[in-house]
Amino acid sequence: MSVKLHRCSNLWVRIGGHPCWRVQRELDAAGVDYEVVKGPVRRSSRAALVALSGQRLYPVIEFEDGSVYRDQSAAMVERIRSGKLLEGRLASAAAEAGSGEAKERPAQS
Ligand SMILES: N[C@@H](CCC(=O)N[C@@H](CS)C(=O)NCC(=O)O)C(=O)O
Repeated sequence: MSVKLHRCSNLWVRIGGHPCWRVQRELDAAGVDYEVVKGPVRRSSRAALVALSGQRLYPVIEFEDGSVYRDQSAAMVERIRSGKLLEGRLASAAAEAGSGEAKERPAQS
């Protein structure tokens, strides 16, 4: 299952305190399949982000079912690290596919 990482366009900033980078780095470390969607730098140009997530800050994770996840980046890192990012979504994806196999599978295994 793939997700979209909506993030700022400062892709070159790779320092620990940078919210978008720390979340992207954690997705990499967890082996989560994701696509980067770069957003505009200026807050005033973030209508699409507001429509998607109801707020103006990055990063935001969009799941395949269209739902979104946004929290403080430190909390996002923790959720990814704990393997719970996709929790609930593997089971529903399996149910849709008619197999049910993923229900007992830990997220991101
Ligand atoms: N405390 C927030 C900060 C999020 C944040 O500042 N994100 C940056 C992008 S890395 C942003 O959207 N900055 C632009 C702005 O503040 O308008 C977090 O850790 O998630």
